[in-house]
Amino acid sequence: MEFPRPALPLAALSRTSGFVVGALTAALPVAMYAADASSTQTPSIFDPRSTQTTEILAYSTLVLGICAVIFTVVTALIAYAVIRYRARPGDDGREPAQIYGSNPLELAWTVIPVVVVVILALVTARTIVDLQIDERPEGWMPVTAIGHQWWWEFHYPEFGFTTANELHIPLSDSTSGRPTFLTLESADVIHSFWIPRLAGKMDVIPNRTNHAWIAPLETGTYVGQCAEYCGTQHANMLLRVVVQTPEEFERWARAQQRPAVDDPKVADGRATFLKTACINCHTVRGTVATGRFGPDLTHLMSRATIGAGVATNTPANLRAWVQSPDHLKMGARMPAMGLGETDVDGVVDYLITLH
Ligand code: HEC
Ligand SMILES: [Cu+2]
Repeated sequence: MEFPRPALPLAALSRTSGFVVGALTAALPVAMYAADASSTQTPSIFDPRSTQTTEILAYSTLVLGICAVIFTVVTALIAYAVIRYRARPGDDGREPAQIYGSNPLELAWTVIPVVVVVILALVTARTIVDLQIDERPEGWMPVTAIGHQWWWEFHYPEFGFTTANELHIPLSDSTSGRPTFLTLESADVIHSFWIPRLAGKMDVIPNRTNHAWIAPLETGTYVGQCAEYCGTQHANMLLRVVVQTPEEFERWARAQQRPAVDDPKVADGRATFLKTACINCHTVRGTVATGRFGPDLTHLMSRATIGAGVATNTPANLRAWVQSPDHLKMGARMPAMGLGETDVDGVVDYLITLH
């Protein structure tokens, strides 16, 4: 299958800058994502792991390089002029000889900037043409991502299931896999989809469909977040992207397709869940719960975090969440349901069977 694979003359440079930025930001506290090693990663645009972020970095490095050269030359000339022609003791105060119109000079400072601008324009156009794909190419995997206040919904139309906050996609290097083609929509306000190491920012706008794509070059977990202020919990609208080998991805997708586990041992908790308003907002496939306002809970326990990365997905955190979402995520669009202790225990026992 053919898709853009940019030549990377600047790959070595980008690796070095990635190291420098990594070293500078390593000490920053990354509080959320305490779930696993990926959790403490600082998502850096200088450390790309996909075809298009690699191209974006190469492009930015080129533009930055050209600007750095111009900056250095101009600053050096200014410094030279300031020092060389400074006022000296004994200056007689007369104006120096005035020169009007020097053809060589006028030409130089017209032609050189024009050439620089043309180069930048051409490189920009080429990068945009490479990166902006509005129609899903044959064979790419479709996923619809919907931004909500303050979590992400992901549909996999090819497989017919929905999940939340943790996007799984197959690797797409030169030997295996395929790129993922994203359709981005919003359920409420403007959000922005951004996974610094895998995909450049793309706005997620109500009543409008945008597209993005990811061709990841290395397996692993990548973190990202909403990049457009969308309300109080904008900062806790995090994204995790798990890049898997095509076989692992297939296995994950098949497991997600299955309806929810129905464990008779938690029948009481299940009954409480099904007769509470939970089902107006949440779907558990295979039950009467078909709400779409909140995350699909069919395979809740296959996710490492809850509340879009606000807490790790442990029974204790689930209990705290069900009892009072505000406690973990102030202002979350899920009300505290005011269940009694026994009911909360039962519901949580039920939730943790949803593998
Ligand atoms: C008014 C709608 C609504 C009701 C009712 C509701 N929820 Fe939620 N729920 C949400 C929303 C919205 C979120 C996502 C919040 C966020 O991450 O900001 C959520 C998140 C969750 C999560 C975390 C899921 C994840 O993957 O992050 C769990 C678990 C959950 N709800 C369980 C329940 C249970 C159990 C009940 C009933 C006792 C319930 N909810 C009732 C709207 C609702
Ligand atoms: Cu948002």
